[in-house]
Amino acid sequence: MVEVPVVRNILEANDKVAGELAELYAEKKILCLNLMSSPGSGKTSLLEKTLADLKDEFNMAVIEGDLQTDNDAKRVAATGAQAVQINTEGGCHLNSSQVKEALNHLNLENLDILFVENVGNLVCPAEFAVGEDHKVTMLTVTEGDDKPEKYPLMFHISSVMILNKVDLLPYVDFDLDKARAHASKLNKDIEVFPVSCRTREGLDDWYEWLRKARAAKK
Ligand SMILES: Nc1nc2c(ncn2[C@@H]2O[C@H](COP(=O)(O)OP(=O)(O)OP(=O)(O)O)[C@@H](O)[C@H]2O)c(=O)[nH]1
Ligand SMILES: [Mg+2]
Repeated sequence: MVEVPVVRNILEANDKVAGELAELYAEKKILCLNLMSSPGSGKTSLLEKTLADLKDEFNMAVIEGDLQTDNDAKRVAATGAQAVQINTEGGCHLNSSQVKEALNHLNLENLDILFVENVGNLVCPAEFAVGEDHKVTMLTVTEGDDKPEKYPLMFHISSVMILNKVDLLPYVDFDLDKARAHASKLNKDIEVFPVSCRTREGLDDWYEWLRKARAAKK
């Protein structure tokens, strides 16, 4: 009987390629961040602000993951940053092989920061590493303060929780301290940044974290 190698599971195969990507980022000194949230939390809005505000400080690129359309890649490319769109055609997360393929469309020389905007989903993206240095999870005040408790893995493995849309706090029943406490219980080191991509409140704290994370990569 012919023996054939069997990859034990999909995650094992994904982790192998993610490891290669992490090595590539280490070699090229690129900080890679995997940005995750439910659909419509404001991931692309945060990237639009970050890319525009820090364009003189860092050379940045974005890999966008969506089921369909290149809407988000067009939005971030309008800031002048390099952008590639992956369409997963129904897939609920990005995997490391898709990101590896997308890298062929980016110039990695002198790149400081690579953002991967994952498919909007609070579940599956948490399972699939893409070689990132940090996972950044966004939660919004319209989603309810119990979401870290209900979707624990995402918050457990993220370095940062961005709490977006704080401009809407007067209109919703969202307890910021409760959300923060739930997230910190899952991950005592998680950094929490309440922000509004609409009013720009809190964005400077996020930028400061980004500068430190970038400096640590050099
Ligand atoms: N009020 C308010 N609206 C916001 C804020 N940030 C984003 N939005 C709005 O939220 C909606 C979704 O924003 P996107 O940036 O497309 O969200 P996303 O997470 O990239 O969405 P997907 O990629 O589809 O998952 C848009 O209408 C934004 O204008 C904010 O801080 N406050
Ligand atoms: Mg988006």
